[in-house]
Amino acid sequence: MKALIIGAGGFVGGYLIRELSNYGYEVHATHLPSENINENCFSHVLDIMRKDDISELINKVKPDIIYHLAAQSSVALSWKKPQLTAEINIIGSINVMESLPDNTRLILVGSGEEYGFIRENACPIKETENLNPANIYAVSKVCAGMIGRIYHSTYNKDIIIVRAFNHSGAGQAETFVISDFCKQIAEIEKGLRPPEILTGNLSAKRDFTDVRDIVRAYRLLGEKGISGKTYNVGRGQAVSIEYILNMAIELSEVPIVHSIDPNRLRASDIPIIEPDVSEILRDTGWKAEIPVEKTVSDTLDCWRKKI
Ligand code: A2R
Repeated sequence: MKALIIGAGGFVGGYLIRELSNYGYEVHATHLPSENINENCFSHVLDIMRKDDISELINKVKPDIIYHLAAQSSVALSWKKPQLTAEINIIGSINVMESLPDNTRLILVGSGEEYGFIRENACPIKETENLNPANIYAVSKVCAGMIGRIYHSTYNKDIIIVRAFNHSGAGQAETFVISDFCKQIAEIEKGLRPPEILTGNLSAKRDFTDVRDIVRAYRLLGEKGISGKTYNVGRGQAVSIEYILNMAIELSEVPIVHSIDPNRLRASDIPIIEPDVSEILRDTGWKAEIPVEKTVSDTLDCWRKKI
């Protein structure tokens, strides 16, 4: 099997390259000119805003499956750069779908954020739940997913739509909560900042899955998922940010206190997001296996080595 990962220069890309390579795939991966790919694979420079370049690359590589990861993936940045977010996540995704050959499967990666302001008692959220996105990033992912369904139903394209919930692990940007806490702890341990972690809203509950489990889900969806279907990918068990914070503080080598930083509070926040993951379990046998504790401790170790 030949796989093409578009947008592999980011956080998930490296893990997905490793997962697919370990399972015998020939892996081709794209990155922006400003990025590098350090994994063993065939790498290509690609900007998804250049549609002709996507078609040219696909004609050259002739992949059996394409994973579309390229995105402006930060909720926080989407408030500051709404046009850029819409361009990359919607128009860029259309460019990918326009270039998709009939005999090639596309895994279109969306987000659990798409459900947004969910009604009371909606959790665990099924894929059939109404989408009520609460930020620009989420809206852009809803649009891309809806357009994916149109390419499937109208042009019979082989597209699987994924709604991935929070995923974390070593190497993630510090704009994501687990990485943020772990980086602060590593800096405190090195004496680079006072022993106080700054946090945002601690009561929000989110569903955290290790990135290594997430890429295993993507591989299995590529192999066993049903064309045209939308799948939630997550653990299916939300925990509060406070729970994550306490877990991270317990791993610290020095005593640490915490306080709320108003700059880390989001313009709008949703109290709980927790998926129903029975569809992916039924069709592929996948469920999350790596405990959150392991994700936090690996992320902290990674920051300790970097700082
Ligand atoms: O924004 P950058 O410089 O970090 O580059 C990101 C890249 N990217 C693009 N690639 C090709 N053409 C573009 N016009 C373009 N704009 C941005 O996509 C980055 O290297 C990659 C996405 O990786 P991350 O931002 O690290 O996201 P992550 O965590 O790997 O998530 C993968 C997918 C995304 O669609 C998320 O929205 C979703 O999973 O959760």
